[in-house]
This record gives sequence, C-alpha cells and structure tokens, in this order.
Amino acid sequence: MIQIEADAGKLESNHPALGIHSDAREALADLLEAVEPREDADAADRVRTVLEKVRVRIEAQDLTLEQQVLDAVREALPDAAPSFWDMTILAYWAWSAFDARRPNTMHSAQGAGGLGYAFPAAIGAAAADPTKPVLAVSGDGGAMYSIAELATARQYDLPLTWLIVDDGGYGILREYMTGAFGETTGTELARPDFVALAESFGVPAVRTGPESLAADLSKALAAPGPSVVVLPALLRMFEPTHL
Ligand SMILES: Cc1ncc(C[n+]2csc(CCOP(=O)(O)OP(=O)(O)O)c2C)c(N)n1
Ligand SMILES: [Mg+2]
Repeated sequence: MIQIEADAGKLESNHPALGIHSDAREALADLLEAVEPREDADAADRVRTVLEKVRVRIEAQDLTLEQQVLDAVREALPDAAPSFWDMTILAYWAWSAFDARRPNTMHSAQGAGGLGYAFPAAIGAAAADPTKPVLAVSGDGGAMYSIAELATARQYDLPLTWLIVDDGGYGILREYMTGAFGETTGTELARPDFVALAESFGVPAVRTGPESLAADLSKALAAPGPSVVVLPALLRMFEPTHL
C-alpha cells in the first residue's frame, strides 16, 4: 500500500504503508511520469456496474426528497460560488453527491466534524471576496451556534445566503439513537422561528418547501446583501455503504 498524505502525522497511522509525505497533486504528477499507461478495456463497464448497483440500492430506500433537495441546491448555486456545509444531513449527502465538477468551491468541517462551522466560515469567504454570492448550509441545531452572526452579515452587508434545513432537532443523532437503542433522548429542540429571527436582524428571509427551494434559493443568491432561506424538512441518511 502506498499512502500519499500532506499531514506527516497521519502517515501509516492506520496501516503499514509506503508513506509519501506530499501534497497529493504533486505526488500524483510525479507518479504519472514514472508509470506506464495500462490498457483496461473493462474499466468503463465496471464503473457502470458499480454506479448501477448504487442507483438500485438508493432507489430501494425511498430517498427521493433528499435527492430532490440536493438537486435544487445544485441548480440554484452559480458554478463559481463557494458553499459552506455544516454537520447536517444534507451536507452528508453533499459530501458524496453534490457536484464533482466544481473543484475547490465546496467547504466542510468533515475532518473534525465541528458543528456550527458553516455560517462563520461563509462570512469569512464573503468578507474576503464580496464579488460572488456565498452559500452556507446548516441544520436548525447548527444554526443556533452562530445565529448572532446575522448581525455581522447585516452590518457588513455581505453577499451571503444561509439555507437552514429545519427538522426540529439534532436529526442525525435521532437516526443514530433510534438505530442503536430504538429510542432517542435530548434530540428534540425548541424550534425557533428562523424567518422571524432573521427578519429581526434586518435580514430578508423566506420559508420554502422542496418544490420552491430552487427558485427561492436562486432569488436569495442573486439579491445583494445577506438573506436566509428556511426549509422545514425531515431529511434522512442513506444506509451505510460499507456494510
Ligand atoms: C461542536 C460540536 N458539538 C456537537 C457535535 C455533535 N453533533 C454532530 S451533528 C449534530 C446534530 C446537528 O443537528 P442539526 O444542525 O439540526 O443537523 P441535522 O442533523 O438535524 O441535519 C450534533 C449535536 C459536533 N459534531 N460538534
Ligand atoms: Mg436538525
């Protein structure tokens, strides 16, 4: 096994390997010069077969709402606009299914999993480059970590749209607890009115639904200054893919 890793401390931390301490882009460029091209006539077919298996498995899980919501975000967000995703179920979908053709625009605290990252990070991006719209995506739980920063977004008139998916609680923990113990504890939240909260900061806000999401999000992203789009929805995760 060859492990290419930019963080020296992670080399061989899980498996013995031939460790290469490098940025992946540079190491792969060097490797490309060192290896012979290998013909593999079946590769495209094998990829097709895997993708078909994934499609059939997802279809059996009744997850059209989740895919519809992710499609709507993809449709509304301009290609070059940066997006910042919190620890929320829609983001876990986005990690594997948002859009690989928009390199370096999608940001998430996936490594450490720090809840509350998305909105402050998006504020930073909007302050650094106010010429592009910026999207933040949070759940209702994570949104409460930095709701006061709506004041900052308003004060500096940042071109920032915050999509809050409101399922009334710590949705992913509901799923985990129900799966492990058959019941939940401490997962149901107070469910403030996020539209009224945003408006009280002078930030325009709209409550939307899966059907109107793409249009409402496009409108919010195109408008100058900050805005909030609230989507009341109970999204679910797909089944673990490694089992
Ligand atoms: C700082 C921090 N606190 C707590 C957690 C644990 N945690 C991860 S996801 C989550 C629930 C988030 O709820 P919400 O933002 O509403 O998103 P949902 O799961 O409902 O989509 C919690 C509490 C964490 N990852 N980081
Ligand atoms: Mg939630």
